[in-house]
Amino acid sequence: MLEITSITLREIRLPLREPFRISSGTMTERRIALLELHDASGVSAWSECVADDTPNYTSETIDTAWLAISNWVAPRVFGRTFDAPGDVFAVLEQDFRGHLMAKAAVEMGMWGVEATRLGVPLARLIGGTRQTIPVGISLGIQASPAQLVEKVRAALAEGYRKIKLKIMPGKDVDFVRAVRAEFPTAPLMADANNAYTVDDAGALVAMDDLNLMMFEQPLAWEDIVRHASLQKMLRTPICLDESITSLARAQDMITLGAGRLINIKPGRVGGFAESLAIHDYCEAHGVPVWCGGMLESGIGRAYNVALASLSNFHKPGDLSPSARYWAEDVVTPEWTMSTDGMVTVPFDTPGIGVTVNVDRIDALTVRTVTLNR
Ligand code: OSB
Ligand code: MG
Repeated sequence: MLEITSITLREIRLPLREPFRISSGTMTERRIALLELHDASGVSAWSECVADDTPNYTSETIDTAWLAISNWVAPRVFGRTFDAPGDVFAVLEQDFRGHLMAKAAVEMGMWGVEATRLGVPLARLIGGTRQTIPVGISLGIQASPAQLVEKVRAALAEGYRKIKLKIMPGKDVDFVRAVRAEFPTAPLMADANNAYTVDDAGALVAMDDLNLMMFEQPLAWEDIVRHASLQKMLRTPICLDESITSLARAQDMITLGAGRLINIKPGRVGGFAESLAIHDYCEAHGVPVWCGGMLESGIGRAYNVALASLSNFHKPGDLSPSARYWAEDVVTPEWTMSTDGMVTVPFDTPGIGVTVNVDRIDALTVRTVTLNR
């Protein structure tokens, strides 16, 4: 039985060690909303909202999420008892449209509370089985192909199992070709974050012979149908990210042949219950999934790592170690990667598997509010 009595919401600012450029914008510092949920039994757990400063990934931002959590999401869970965290999302979907990152932050926190309350690791609570998960790196758009080649060289030397290259029109074929020429067998893929249309898909066709693992989200952020047309033009599998906001969209993708893989980010789909539903549906239909990232702090990463321990996560996840993003993370131990590119799922630790460094968070906090019934 779960009953949330209060949620402390705060905003921290974490400077990235280097700017991260994607087709729709550049991030230099993460504004991150963190939640601490308190249960009637005295248990508490931390969670993270992945919404960023500006609406250039989805329409949500940290400020819309702050409003949504304060005004609708938190009040909806207060004063209710839930048999299981898997029941929470359906309640949040009643009457409230969208705001999936805001909903996910609360819903996932309730999975964290339940794991803590039961004294089981989060990965075990959701049915995860993989003890270690292969890690991929997502490399932002660089100034020149030569600079990108050096970034890839360093990432391969660190042990990464998959290298994702961000692309956009004008920074695509030459960049990816240069990397492929230097590393003929490296596990490469490209992510466009919606930068193309079917009409200018020539660049994608030009990269079709580069043996890429996949093209991630080439077309518009809410498109399915045009991706199906594009997939027919390409041998390289399409992987959808932004377009998959629910189980229904995953079903649409598979039915229409709009893609052959899904990048699951729990924050994008409203939390763990919907992520599990997508995972199970894809598994039953022979469609592999993998775990994406949103430049989370170590708190959000804990949830992603747990999710990626499920059986149908078949490609390396965007689960880079803490030190790739931050001078210092907000959790102990920090997330690390072995020299052969694996992250270990904390199956020996109850709850989310890391200790939250509250002093560090206090020092980084720029605003906070405590919500209760
Ligand atoms: O498209 O997967 C994406 C980061 C912010 C917004 C969108 C994306 C990304 C990444 C980063 O690719 C993955 C990571 O957390 O390392
Ligand atoms: Mg993506």
